[in-house]
Amino acid sequence: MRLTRMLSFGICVGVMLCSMSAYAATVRAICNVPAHLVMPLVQQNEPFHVFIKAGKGQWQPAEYELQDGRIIFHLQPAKLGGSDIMLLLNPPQDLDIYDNNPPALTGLKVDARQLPTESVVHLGVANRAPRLIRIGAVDAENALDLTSVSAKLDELAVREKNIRIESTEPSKATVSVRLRNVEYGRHRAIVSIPDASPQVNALQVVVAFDYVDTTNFLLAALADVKMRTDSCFSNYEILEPLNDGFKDLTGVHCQNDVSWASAEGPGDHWVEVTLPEPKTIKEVTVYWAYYSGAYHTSQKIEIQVPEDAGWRSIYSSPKEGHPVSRCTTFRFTPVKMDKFRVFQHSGGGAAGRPDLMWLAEIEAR
Ligand SMILES: [Ca+2]
Ligand SMILES: [Ca+2]
Repeated sequence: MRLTRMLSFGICVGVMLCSMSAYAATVRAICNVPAHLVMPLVQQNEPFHVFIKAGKGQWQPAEYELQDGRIIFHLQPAKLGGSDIMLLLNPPQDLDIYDNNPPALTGLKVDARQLPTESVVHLGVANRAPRLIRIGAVDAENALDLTSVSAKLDELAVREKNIRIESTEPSKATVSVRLRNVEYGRHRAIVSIPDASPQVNALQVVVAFDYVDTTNFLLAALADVKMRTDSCFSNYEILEPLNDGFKDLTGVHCQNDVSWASAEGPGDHWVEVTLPEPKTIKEVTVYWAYYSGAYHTSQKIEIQVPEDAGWRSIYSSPKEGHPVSRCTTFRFTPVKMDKFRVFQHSGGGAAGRPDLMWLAEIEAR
């Protein structure tokens, strides 16, 4: 476990960062003028083994003084050859402090698929997103720091309960990462497995994939789909962008050539979709308008199908709304239909502009 605490020193330019681990203490100092670093000693158990290095330099024995229950280091960045200084106090005998190599990748499996042991893989394009990444790692010099194993999916940390570590000896482990459900689009998972050296060399494995739709019934190039809306924003009267297949918006430009918007005002907004023939449909995906770096993800949506003279809801947004993202898929018990509508409740648009419905594409499959 690496603990950190911040220290600041008036005579130093920058900050000092101190970290303690179970086996030893490391202190990191950013300083570009000569400085004294004074630390209290809880227990004075000489002899001390202290090493110092700067930047990418090599560890060397450090000089220190013991005085009244304190240990004093004289930091000389010019002499050490850098201002990013690290001190290592009493490293254990079996720690290879000169270790600059990350753990090696010994195996990589995604779901049931065994992959080449490469640290960056692209799984390709598939209509199913991967759920489980399994990584084998071994460090030649040191133990692995299994308490610092981490994973991210699309820059969001994977929860600890979804990371499982199996290890039979300190330098070897198998790390399994369970991925959450993702929306259609491009995704990237990164798993990081560090060694226990003071350099914290980490094996990083990147698994990228494209989760795509291959059975969209609404694509204009494939079917004569009709659309109708409750209203249109001024200069957003063309509905073709809603099923032209184009959904990679830049975030800078979001006119009617790439999106459709409802009138902006209180009241329900909707897009009615008519298929040329009935299809059994299990989900509708809406790609939201993307403008000024923000996705306009509506928060209160229903998917409705005709019933008698009115409409029946087959999907309703959860109370908490939807995470802001490029697209949202609304799933429901499959229904055979030739008509449905994406219905936004009054005030159920994106935060900031709740009376607007602004979309880039609708898909159904
Ligand atoms: Ca290593
Ligand atoms: Ca489009």
